[in-house]
Amino acid sequence: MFRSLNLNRKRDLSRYDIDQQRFDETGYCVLEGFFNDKEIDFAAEEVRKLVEEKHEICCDNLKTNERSLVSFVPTADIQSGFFKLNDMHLISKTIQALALNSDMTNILSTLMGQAPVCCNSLYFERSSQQTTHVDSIYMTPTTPTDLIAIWVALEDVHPEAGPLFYYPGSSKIPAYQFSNGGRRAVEEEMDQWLAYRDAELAKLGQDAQHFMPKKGDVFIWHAQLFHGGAAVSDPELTRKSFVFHYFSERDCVSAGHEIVPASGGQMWQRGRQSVRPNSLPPEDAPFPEQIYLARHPDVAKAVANGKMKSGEYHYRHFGFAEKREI
Ligand SMILES: O=C(O)CCC(=O)C(=O)O
Ligand SMILES: [Fe+2]
Repeated sequence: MFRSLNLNRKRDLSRYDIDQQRFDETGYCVLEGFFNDKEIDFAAEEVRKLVEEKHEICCDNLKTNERSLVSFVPTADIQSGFFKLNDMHLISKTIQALALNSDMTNILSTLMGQAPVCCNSLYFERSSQQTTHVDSIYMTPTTPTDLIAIWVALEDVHPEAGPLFYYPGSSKIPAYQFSNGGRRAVEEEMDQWLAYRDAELAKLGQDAQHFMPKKGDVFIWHAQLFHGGAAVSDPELTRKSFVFHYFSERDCVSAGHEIVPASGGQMWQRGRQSVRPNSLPPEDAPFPEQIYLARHPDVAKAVANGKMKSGEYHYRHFGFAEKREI
């Protein structure tokens, strides 16, 4: 079922300046032309197929924030492109190969100073238009420095497509402490966080830079780099990209995460994230029966002893109204 591509071609890494100290200071590192057209086209084609074949992919609508499965989303909404597809690397060897290219994982080891473990993937068709943030408030590593991310351009990015932007040197801004004593965001405290962000960035006095990549270029960033997705000024333009985040092996081990070797690196093996759509799935959409039964043992029991026709029947008649997760 998985297609494969020989990714063992030698890459000329000597042209990249991989320096941990500089990375810590600036908070980012650009690798021009890291992936070749074939590697990128292969991944882009894989995304198209996974969506078309209605695989179970957790999909966030970037306009409404609704989290659903891509197969539940009307085709017109998918075509509008304001969505984010989560964790396709968990179901696709091709996407894993992009995330865990061995040259890339070596570079990430050098920059993070720790062995990286891919912990999520995000596919964007267009800019997230996400406000300036640091990733560590949403994906909080146990060891503060043990998070690194890469942004892979699947096409040349046009300035009006809402490029990724970032503040050089902002990784040096001391992390904000939430009332939980750590860096993980507390919803009710986000106003204070935003005020802290703005005051610190004003002190830094750096203008935002925009990453204007060519297809195959990669932007690597630090857990504490302030960045975001610029506003889209031409909605006709796509800005296809993959983002991969990595925790460290030591943090994953201490958290008891299941780590598996894959392609040229390691990934955190976990199940698909749950979704709670705002409306009932279309009648013709494939229903994730196995996952639903696994998430709801009471339903599984009722189905097993013949009191309920199926998980899907339960969801459509009761589970949706009960706001159960799929
Ligand atoms: O590409 C974007 O629009 C923003 C991506 C981002 O901030 C992230 O994935 O952490
Ligand atoms: Fe981010």
